[in-house]
Amino acid sequence: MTVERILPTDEAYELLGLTREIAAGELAPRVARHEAEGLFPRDVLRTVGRAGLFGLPYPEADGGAGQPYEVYLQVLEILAGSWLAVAEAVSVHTLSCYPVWAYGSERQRKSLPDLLGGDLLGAYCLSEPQGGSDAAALTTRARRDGEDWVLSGTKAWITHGGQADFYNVFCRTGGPGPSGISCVLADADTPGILPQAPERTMGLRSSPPAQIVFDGARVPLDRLVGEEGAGFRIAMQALDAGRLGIAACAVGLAQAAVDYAAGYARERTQFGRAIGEFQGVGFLLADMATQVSAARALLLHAARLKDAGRPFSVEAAKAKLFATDAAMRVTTDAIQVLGGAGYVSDHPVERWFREAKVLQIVEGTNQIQRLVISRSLTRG
Ligand code: COS
Repeated sequence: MTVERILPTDEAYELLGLTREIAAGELAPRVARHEAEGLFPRDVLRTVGRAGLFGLPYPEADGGAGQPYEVYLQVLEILAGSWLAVAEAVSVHTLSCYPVWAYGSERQRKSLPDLLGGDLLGAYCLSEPQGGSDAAALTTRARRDGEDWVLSGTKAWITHGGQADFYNVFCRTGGPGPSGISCVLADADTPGILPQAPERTMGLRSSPPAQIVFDGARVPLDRLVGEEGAGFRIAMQALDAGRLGIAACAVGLAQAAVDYAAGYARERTQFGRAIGEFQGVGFLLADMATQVSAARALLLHAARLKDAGRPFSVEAAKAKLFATDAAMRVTTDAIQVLGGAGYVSDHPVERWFREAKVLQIVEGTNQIQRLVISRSLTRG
């Protein structure tokens, strides 16, 4: 089903048209094999990046495409409907460019056209084996030594770990708590940056996360992004926007599941009728479609607040929470519509179900989103 959209400019309609062409021509033919065999889609990401989709929400003057967030997120949604790992890659790359764009020195910002140009891939190193939700307790350390920071510690669950060209490393340069955390930008080929074997994941098998060990990696002092001690605030601000990206991925995945299940219900007959004509199936599809529309509405509202320069952190948490929970429910129900056929890999719905699960976890579990929302209510 074609989703009716109201976009702010003719250019945005063209951009979504281009995205649909890329999704149909480059992503759809490759996704099943890459996911089945665990092949990272570096070549596909280069195509997507060179088409201009790696820097969409950043200003043209910095090498981006100057698109509003509401448009960028709908691009992600379309990509996710074809291949979640590719949409997630665009979202994580966009997140990884934020610290330099928002807080970088003049010299660091000169690298923005390269970061956003489509050839380079970024990663965002916040989580650690002992600290995912409690990000302020991170222990990876950066110690000053002469003209360098010397990084030591282990980061965990890093999307693009071992594939990225640059890493944003959130590390401790001071005492305990959030005020002791800084952000350092490191090139992936720095000696002492040691990506570990990819995790064996339930879904997103073409782009599994990996741990990164920092074993005395030396990074020049001028690669500190923002002020010393500002790292936690930078990380949280980047995540506010990143969570909208994950919500958009969830909406795209769920929309694909609704469309696929509805198509199946139109074709499949039992008891002499298309199964969609039975209320048990038709009403299930109606609820699935309503969940997706509601998730998209929340997402676009949060994006429009961001585009208007208004606070959007709590609305982003609501959008991430609702959209990813909706994707989990909708993909579960899509399997139910297909019955036994939904449980086997001949159809993509079992993969979408496995992929939806991770969206409830990444960039802040949905329990963390509830914490952000509830604190805004109880702390004023
Ligand atoms: N934007 C800007 N600043 C923020 C912020 C935001 N969204 N959220 C918090 N801060 C600031 C606070 O204002 C506070 O600053 P001051 O010390 O100057 O007052 C500081 O950061 C510490 O905030 P807080 O006390 O709320 O920190 P907590 O340790 O309680 O942590 C949560 C807050 C739990 C929300 C945070 O740790 C979090 O988001 N955890 C999940 C991390 C995550 O998403 N990981 C996924 C891995 S990345 S793929």
